[in-house]
Amino acid sequence: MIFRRNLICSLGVTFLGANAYNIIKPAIAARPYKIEEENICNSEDFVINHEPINDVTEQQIAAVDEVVHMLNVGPTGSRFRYDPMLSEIEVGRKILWKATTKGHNVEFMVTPNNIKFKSKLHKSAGFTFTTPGIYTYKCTPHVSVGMIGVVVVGNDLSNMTEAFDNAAYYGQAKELIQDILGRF
Ligand SMILES: [Cu+2]
Repeated sequence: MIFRRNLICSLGVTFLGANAYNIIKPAIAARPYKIEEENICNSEDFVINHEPINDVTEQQIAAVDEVVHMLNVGPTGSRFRYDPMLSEIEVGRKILWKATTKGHNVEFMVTPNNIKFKSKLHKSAGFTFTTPGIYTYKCTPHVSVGMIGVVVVGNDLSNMTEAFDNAAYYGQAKELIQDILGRF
């Protein structure tokens, strides 16, 4: 997946670099969708950036119920991980995903009532969980290499079937989500 993506990126760069932009420009202009920042093809996605980010205060950290660190290297040495990957919290509690370096965010995948949340890249983010159930989430640029997490709110496993297997999961993300949810 990484190889294929990088290959596509390289080809794209070469193509544009060869002054072929005017040829493909009409095709680009005709695209009906907006290109989001994280979908722009660039080689930075899988480059580890160690520039530290300290965008939350000790007081802000103290005010939340759980802190999940967004890491370039996880506790067991895997690249791009949340720590912890599983959070079990009561209804009404708040999680802070703490940025430690650039490159990461949080985007919900399967949630109760299809609740949506997507944070900005490179920044810490908080969310208060007022609806019980299972929430699966990803780092938008790093889902394919397994940067995923699970939140179980209020011990409610009623959306387990949907959360366990979903079309949005693939690669290491699917394997890791099913490993976490298989413990319940
Ligand atoms: Cu990430």
